[in-house]
Amino acid sequence: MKLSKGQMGARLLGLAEGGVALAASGAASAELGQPAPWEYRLQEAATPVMENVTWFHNFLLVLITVITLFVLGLLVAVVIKFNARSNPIPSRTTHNTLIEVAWTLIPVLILVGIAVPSFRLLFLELDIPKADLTIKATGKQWYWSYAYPDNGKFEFDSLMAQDKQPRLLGVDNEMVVPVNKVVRVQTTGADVIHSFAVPAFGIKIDAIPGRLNETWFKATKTGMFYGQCSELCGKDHAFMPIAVRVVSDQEFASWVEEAKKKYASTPGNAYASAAGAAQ
Ligand SMILES: [Cu+2]
Repeated sequence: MKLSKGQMGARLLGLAEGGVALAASGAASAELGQPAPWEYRLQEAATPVMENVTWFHNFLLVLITVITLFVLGLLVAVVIKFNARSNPIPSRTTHNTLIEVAWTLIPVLILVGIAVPSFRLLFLELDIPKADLTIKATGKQWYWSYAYPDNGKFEFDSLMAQDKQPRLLGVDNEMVVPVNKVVRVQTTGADVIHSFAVPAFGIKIDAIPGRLNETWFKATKTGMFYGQCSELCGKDHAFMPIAVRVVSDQEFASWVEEAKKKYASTPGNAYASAAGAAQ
């Protein structure tokens, strides 16, 4: 297809307009707990940790923008003011103590300014507060299993559901948690290394065979939150989504009662069969 210059211009203009419209609506079209088309920002935060991650990201973005523009300004000044034509007789200055101290000290102070909130965030993520409940997520080729040792010791599998929306994120059995409760997530792998990640919660932790890793989240909003296995784990790596439903305390209690019955007879249910053997 050949385009005249005018047509090309019109096309490019259309693309640019589309881009601006998309950028403007980027935040508006983002749905809580799941990705949105053309999204270029972090997902909306649903936990204190993710709120912190978002703040830290924005803080660094501002900082790096200011630094980049400053360095660009210096470069442009050097190119314009000190080229051979506009500055034929160069200065013979080689040292300037004040400037040398300043360009050593100021970057150090900037790095300290980054380090303080960075370590605060790291400790917030790694220091697990007293948990209200624990859920064990086991990564398997290629689905997740969730065990609720504190709520009746049931375990169930969570597989991607082809017919569910959002596409490639919906599952048959969602992980259900109560809102505003500290949930400790323990992860392990049954076969190879997987990784348990939910962007809106600000968590991502490897699920390694033979090891038990742990992280935590406290969802402050109810609704559906989606994540994906984030460690390349084989041919269906892209098809083992994580779906977390955050509900009220009462809804959680009634779900637990139902789940205990529903999953008691799940074949391969480690907890149930262990309990059965013990009786
Ligand atoms: Cu995986």
